Amino acid sequence: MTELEKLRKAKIPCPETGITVRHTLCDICTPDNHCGVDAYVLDGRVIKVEGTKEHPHNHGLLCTKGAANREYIYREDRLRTPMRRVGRRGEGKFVPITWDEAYDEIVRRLDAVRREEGADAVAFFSGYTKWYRTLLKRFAYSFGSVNYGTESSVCFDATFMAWAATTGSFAVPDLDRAATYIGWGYGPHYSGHLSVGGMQAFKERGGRLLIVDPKITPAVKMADLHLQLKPGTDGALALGIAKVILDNGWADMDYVEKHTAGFEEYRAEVQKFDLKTVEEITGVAPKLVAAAAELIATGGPACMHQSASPITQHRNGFQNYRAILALLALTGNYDCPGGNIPIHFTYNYQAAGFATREREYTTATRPAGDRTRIGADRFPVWNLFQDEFQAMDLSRQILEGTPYPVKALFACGMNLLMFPDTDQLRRALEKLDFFVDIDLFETPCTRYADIVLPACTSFERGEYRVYPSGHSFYTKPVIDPLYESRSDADIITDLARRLTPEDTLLCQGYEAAIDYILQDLSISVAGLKDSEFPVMTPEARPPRVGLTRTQGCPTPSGKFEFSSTLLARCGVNPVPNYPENLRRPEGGRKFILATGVRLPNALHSRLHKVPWLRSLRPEPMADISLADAARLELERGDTVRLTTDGGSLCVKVNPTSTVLPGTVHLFHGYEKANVNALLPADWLDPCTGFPAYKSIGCDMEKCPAPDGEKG
Ligand SMILES: Nc1nc2c(c(=O)[nH]1)N[C@H]1C(S)=C(S)[C@@H](COP(=O)(O)OP(=O)(O)OC[C@H]3O[C@@H](n4cnc5c(=O)[nH]c(N)nc54)[C@H](O)[C@@H]3O)O[C@H]1N2
Ligand SMILES: Nc1nc2c(c(=O)[nH]1)N[C@H]1C(S)=C(S)[C@@H](COP(=O)(O)OP(=O)(O)OC[C@H]3O[C@@H](n4cnc5c(=O)[nH]c(N)nc54)[C@H](O)[C@@H]3O)O[C@H]1N2
Ligand SMILES: [Mo]
Repeated sequence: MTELEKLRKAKIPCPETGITVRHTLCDICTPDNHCGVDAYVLDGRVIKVEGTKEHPHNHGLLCTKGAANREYIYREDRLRTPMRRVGRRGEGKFVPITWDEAYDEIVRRLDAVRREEGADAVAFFSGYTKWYRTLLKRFAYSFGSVNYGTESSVCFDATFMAWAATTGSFAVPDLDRAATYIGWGYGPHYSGHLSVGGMQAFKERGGRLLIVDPKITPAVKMADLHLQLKPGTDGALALGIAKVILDNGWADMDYVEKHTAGFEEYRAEVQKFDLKTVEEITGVAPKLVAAAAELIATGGPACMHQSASPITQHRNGFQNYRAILALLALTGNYDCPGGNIPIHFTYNYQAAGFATREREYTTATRPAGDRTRIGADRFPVWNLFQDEFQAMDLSRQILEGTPYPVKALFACGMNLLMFPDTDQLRRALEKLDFFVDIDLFETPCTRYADIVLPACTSFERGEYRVYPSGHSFYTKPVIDPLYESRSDADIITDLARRLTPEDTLLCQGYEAAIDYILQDLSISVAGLKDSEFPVMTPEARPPRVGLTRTQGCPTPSGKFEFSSTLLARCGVNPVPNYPENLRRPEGGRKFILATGVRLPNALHSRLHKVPWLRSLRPEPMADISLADAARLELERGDTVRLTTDGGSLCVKVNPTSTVLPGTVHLFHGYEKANVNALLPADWLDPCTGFPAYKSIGCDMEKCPAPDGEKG
């Protein structure tokens, strides 16, 4: 082997090999984990990725998913050209067309629906990807539709609503100054690995960690105390912990009296949850509940994991979350050093310690008048707190046409398999007059579209990011867009120029939007582009602690509301509660099925077809306990039929010591083992409209073969 061949084989960047290193970010998971990536590029192709050492957020680290970026962006099923459907909806028969042909048809069809049915009959939707949402929302509004909605209908927003209804703002843990961390639904090794280092440091300096989780996870190994409750019973547990705190006189009554509202109503609810009742509902032994109460109340200051979704994705998820929040006020751990501190969002769901004009940008062209968004009537609490439609009502409204028809859908990255009762959405998509879907890959959802457009990945575009540390980053493309793909922002801009020419700011595109959003700051797109790495935003400041104690909370009462004024106005029980009818979370069935609990190799629908990641768990598998496996005579790789009120599915099992007897855990997003088909369309939390993905009664029996080996 020559010297040059050796250098090339080792992928050494230097003039001899022609390999260069360019900096970008990984956008496979959630924006608070968008890690810096070094892309090694040869002849316009990424040949290797590493974490960026200079990146202030990940300091050179990448998780399993990030390390597979090269395989992700070069997935064989990347969409290559715009396409028009020629077969039946769902059949997957398309012909390639030019971008101009695609745009002409989209403009003609959306315009026709707007003329004939009104602009609200066109819904605009975004899947999990978030970077283009500012533009998409403005596009929907400039088009004249109030119907902009996203995947946030099932993700972080219920958590946000719980905080907003209770305190008026979202608040993050002040781990640096805490003595106890309440890791309620905290599993960072799989869903947010960058926080693990901070937790290790916290433990090393003597911090105490409480984990409340139905599974044994790597975080449990770090814990001082683990309460392994039945999925979805968090509200009963939190109310039970509150009772122990009150009974022992451990509550911070000074805080309660000065800064809270509705304590008496809350205390009355708490009285119902004695240790025996709590054990019956949650399965947690009384002495562990008491120990948790003592730790939270006397081991302070204590702060809690903000938990994006596993607490709220249950029938009583919203109230469960509020019951946990109430513990912060009861123990005086809200808005104090070492507690949870209120923050404001800066841009794209991130709080970075400075204000931007994102909201002005997105709402400037909002249609006037009191028009009803999809889901507004059915989910009034959602509608009060959220500036989006509730996507869990989309298929119903398309099918039933009430309160008005929805005839067309413009979607960026819509995943059919995200929705409970996938078949109902299929039927709705079949009924639409017109459906455009923009994606990276051919998916079960693109197969229903009339026009499919190919988007490009974060490696092929430039985008603005902020980080909680106060850093700003503007990436540059590290390779050209693959095939004929374009960035979502460019596609939206191209269409805006044709459909909403009067919105001149939107028509100027993404960079102009970011410059508008940053106009009050000393940074700009041009300046940020000069830097290879994130830069500190000069205006960034750490959150101010204790303001709500002097100036009050931004709630109607100005207090931390145990009993929420706004919820009462919506006709919802204003006090955190755990209703009688959920006391047996498995209902009449023998098991509780929890779907989508995170795995290190899977992220929703996007990574099942990435070979490296798929090799870590080659087939869809349901995790069951060793005790249940023994009782049902099941071994790893045997197949079971899971049956719920929504349907049934055959899948292989993975007996493990990490899950409770009586529970079954199965990840979602597999094409041929689509667990969301087991959830009825109305299996939702009535307050938020959130699907109860993580607890549904199910039966399990041995059966001959799985439904899908490869999906
Ligand atoms: N690898 C991977 N990472 C991801 C994702 C992914 O799909 N894969 N998804 C991203 C997204 S969209 C989100 S919203 C975040 C979610 O991130 P987080 O909100 O932080 O939650 P998770 O990590 O999903 O879950 C944390 C723990 O909650 C536990 N849990 C499950 N059900 C319950 C319950 O009923 N009660 C309690 N107390 N605990 C429960 C799980 O066992 C898990 O260990 O993760 C993001 N990161
Ligand atoms: N059963 C069950 N279901 C769940 C969950 C669960 O825990 N259990 N979790 C829920 C949660 S918390 C969330 S956040 C949602 C996730 O929401 P989904 O929207 O289902 O997430 P993904 O499947 O990751 O992405 C959706 C689509 O976006 C495409 N995409 C990726 N990048 C881009 C891009 O840059 N542009 C465009 N146009 N498209 C892109 C992907 O190829 C994919 O087809 O799933 C929810 N569904
Ligand atoms: Mo999510």
